[in-house]
Amino acid sequence: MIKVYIGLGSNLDDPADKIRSARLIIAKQSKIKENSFSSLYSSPPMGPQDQPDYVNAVMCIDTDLPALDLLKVLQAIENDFGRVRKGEQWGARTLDLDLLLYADQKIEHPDLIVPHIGLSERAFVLYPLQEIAANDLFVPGKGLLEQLVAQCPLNGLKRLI
Ligand code: A4P
Ligand code: MG
Repeated sequence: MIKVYIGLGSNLDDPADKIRSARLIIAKQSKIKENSFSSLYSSPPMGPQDQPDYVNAVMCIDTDLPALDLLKVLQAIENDFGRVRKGEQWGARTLDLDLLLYADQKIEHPDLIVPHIGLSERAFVLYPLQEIAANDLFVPGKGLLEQLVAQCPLNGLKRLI
């Protein structure tokens, strides 16, 4: 089994509820077992400011799925949540599922970059990740999680529950 971290984000239509339901749906997929789940956090939008605050969380799973198959499963779940890609980068979304880390692998594929781009400087990813990961977690190509968190201001991030 491979240990994988997934970032969940939503800022439309009761985002906290979206994150909780997405967690249950991910955990029910075949070849996926939930390992742990962070608290929920709220944060102001990164990118265009004329959109609601986000709710984010990080989930750790154990899986036998190859990384690209897992990405497809996550994208299918996003679509089931009514996600419409409008082409605007960093625009509002009902559900965003990002594959943050896939064991200790570095993946550079046209459809999949792991570690996720931006992981190392986004408070809404690093703080929930730190809550559920070991402090000595190494982010391939970036460094120790503990150091990445220490260098990252909260930028308005608040723990909800
Ligand atoms: N892709 C490549 N690598 C990955 C990966 N590791 N995980 C490709 C998931 N997808 C990956 O993604 C675009 C393409 O990225 C996919 O086709 C996939 O093959 P997308 O989800 O369609 O587009 P996106 O999410 O709008 O773009 P992007 O650049 O991934 O946005 P982010 O980085 O996900 O950021 N503010 C706050 N406070 N909290 C947030 O969660 N999120 C965003 C979106 C903006 N502002 C935010 C937040
Ligand atoms: Mg995304």
